[in-house]
Amino acid sequence: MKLARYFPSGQPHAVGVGIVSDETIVAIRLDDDLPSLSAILESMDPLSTVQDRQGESLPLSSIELLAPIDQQEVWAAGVTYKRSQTARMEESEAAASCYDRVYQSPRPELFLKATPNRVSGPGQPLRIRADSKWNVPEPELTLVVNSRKQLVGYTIGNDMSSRDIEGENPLYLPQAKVYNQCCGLGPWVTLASSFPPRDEVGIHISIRRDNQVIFSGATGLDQMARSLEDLIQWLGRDNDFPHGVFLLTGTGIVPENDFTLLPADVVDITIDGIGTLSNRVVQG
Ligand code: DO4
Ligand code: MG
Repeated sequence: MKLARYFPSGQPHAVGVGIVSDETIVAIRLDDDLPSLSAILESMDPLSTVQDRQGESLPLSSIELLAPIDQQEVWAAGVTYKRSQTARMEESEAAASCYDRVYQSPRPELFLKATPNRVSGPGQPLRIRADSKWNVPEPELTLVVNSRKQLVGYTIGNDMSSRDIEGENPLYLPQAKVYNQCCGLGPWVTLASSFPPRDEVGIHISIRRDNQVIFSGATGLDQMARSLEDLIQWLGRDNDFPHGVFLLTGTGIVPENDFTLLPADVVDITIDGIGTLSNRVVQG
């Protein structure tokens, strides 16, 4: 089952939650006991929670999808794929040994990526910092974790990154990663019970400029060097999330070093079992 947040047509302030299938969305009746998507994800069994609350069915084309986040924090893991380790070591001579060691260490790299106001949903712009000249999208399977630290679903994340800033000095990582519109999430949450077997999950990215594909790449979740449970376990050590948390699990696709995103590029990220998250890039 796929659960989305959306604005119904003509009601730009009334956030709805619905079940997505093919080209339709079935509205879920919300009330004080179940006011939001995160409340559904917090319930003991999200699937049965929404079963007897189904309302009208609408064409997907008639609504505006929103990022599937309410009050959760957004965290990210880094250097979880060999490709990311190699790219980071090339990017920064000074930090090469840090990236090499973290790829192999039991403790993963984890960082706070975004607060809800810094997140863009499907179709919303993602930003390149005005003070950066070397930027890439990072297509990442994203875990949806409730306040009990249980993995309840999956979505797509785009961990926008300023490679020149992070390459200049590893202590600049928070500035390379966290700024306005730095993180894409969506287009919805696939509940864990509906997610395909992990070793069959492919992750694809395509970047278009002037309607031409200028970069495409693919990897598989089976290429990740760590397990999803391991990442959640490290994130949750002495660290609570009263509203739940999104955890981006790292990128396995990094374009060659001569590539940078430009304003008006369109980034499409597709992950099997979820769908496609599409965003246009802006700067300044
Ligand atoms: O340390 C740099 C960030 C790594 C990252 O974001 C990734 O591997 O996805
Ligand atoms: Mg990343």
